[in-house]
Amino acid sequence: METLNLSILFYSFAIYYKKLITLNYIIYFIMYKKFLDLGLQPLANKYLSKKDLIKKKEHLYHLEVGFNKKSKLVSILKNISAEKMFDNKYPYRSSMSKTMRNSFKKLAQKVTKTFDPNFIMEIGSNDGSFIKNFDKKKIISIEPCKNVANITKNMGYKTYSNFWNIKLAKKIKSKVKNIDLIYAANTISHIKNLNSVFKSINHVLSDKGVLIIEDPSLLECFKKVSYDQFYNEHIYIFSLLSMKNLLKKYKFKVFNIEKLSTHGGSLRYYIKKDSNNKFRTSKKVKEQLNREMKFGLNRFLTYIKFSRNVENSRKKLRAILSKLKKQNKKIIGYGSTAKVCTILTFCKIKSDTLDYFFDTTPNKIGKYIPGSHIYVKKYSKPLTNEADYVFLGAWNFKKEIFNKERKFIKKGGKFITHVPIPKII
Ligand code: JHZ
Ligand code: SAH
Repeated sequence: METLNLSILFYSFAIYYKKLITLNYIIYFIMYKKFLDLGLQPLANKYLSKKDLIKKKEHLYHLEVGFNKKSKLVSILKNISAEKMFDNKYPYRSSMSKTMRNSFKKLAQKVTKTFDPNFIMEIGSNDGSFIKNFDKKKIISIEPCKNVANITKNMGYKTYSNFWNIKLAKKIKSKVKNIDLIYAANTISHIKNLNSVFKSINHVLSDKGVLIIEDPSLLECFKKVSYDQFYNEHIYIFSLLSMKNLLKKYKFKVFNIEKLSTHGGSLRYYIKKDSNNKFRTSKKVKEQLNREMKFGLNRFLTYIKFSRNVENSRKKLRAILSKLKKQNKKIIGYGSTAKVCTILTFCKIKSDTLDYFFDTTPNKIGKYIPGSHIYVKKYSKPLTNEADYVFLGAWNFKKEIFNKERKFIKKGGKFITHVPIPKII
């Protein structure tokens, strides 16, 4: 009898939970107007072992993107649990590129000089590329992936291996009172519940403190037709327009911005509490808003045009690759990014086209890219004659990679990119 009751309880919960998910989906469909359909996509950082391939154990999720006309926020429509994406096997490491290491170092020097913070907190610290530039006594970090958090813990930095939320904010506030600088790069765009994000930040940030958020820019994404910025981890792609609307609700204000070339074009937002009169608003804020309005980020038609550009981009890339394959050319990939997962799956590019990908990330090497199942090989030395053509998965690090591979290029080695239009370079 007891077992029966338990079963009924279990099934009722399952039905209720499923309904909740469906309800969430419907609400999203009402709030967001869909403009892009990237088909069924796996989780971009769930690399597969040979065993996984044999077991055919891979979940696919419908990747659709929508625009909220009121808030101007762009979001993917499907809700995937954070625990599934950010677990204890998360492979991404910020420190794999010199460009990012330099960018974090430069920012660390800048904030020290400009704001002279008493205490700093980083949300989404990954392998510590930013925090390592500070004294261990002056900074704490938050990193939910236990395997990654262990890296900074072992470096001696106080790291909370949790998701950022109000419970954690309260715990931190009870221990540290003077946090006057909070930094979150490529992280806030990954957190579904923005209400919780900003309420929790408000709780710990001192009244005269500064919040710095850095994420890919929607304007740059649209200009470059870099539709690979959309994958399941990137729940939102912000514009200044949407960021401004969002912050208003929590009595925060953007007082400065920086346009960055990192990650294919990002925006760094300098944010303060409304009540803080210490900082004047830079004219760069208005200039960026004007650029976004002029481009039409406030109009749905722009989104429809982007979606057409994406379709053309897919056709062009497929045409280039298929022409080269007909000529029996050997093509490999370079930089097994989360972004490239979207491209490969959406364009149906598999290992009969790209033999393998070179990458430097230990946890990706020897595994297979989600969706396309292309093998990832360890990159150990600059290219010589491994292939006739190299598809640039990490196109956002083109400068760094071209510098590293200058001998290959000099000898006539060719790269292929899809950004801003698919072409051989
Ligand atoms: P990279 C990830 O995206 C996921 P990805 C995440 N969602 C996000 O927002 C950004 O990071 C921040 C390799 N590489 O940085 C290393 C070489 O092999 O563009 C990486 O695997 N050789 C959190 O994955 C990949 O390329 C090189 O010389 O799109 C770069 O990944 C260089 C420079 C990189 O992020
Ligand atoms: N800031 C680094 C890392 C970006 S990767 C950089 O710019 O290179 C995004 C990181 O955010 C991952 O390490 C991930 O584990 C973390 N993250 C994801 N969701 C989070 C959440 N809810 N709270 C805090 N960190 C989160």
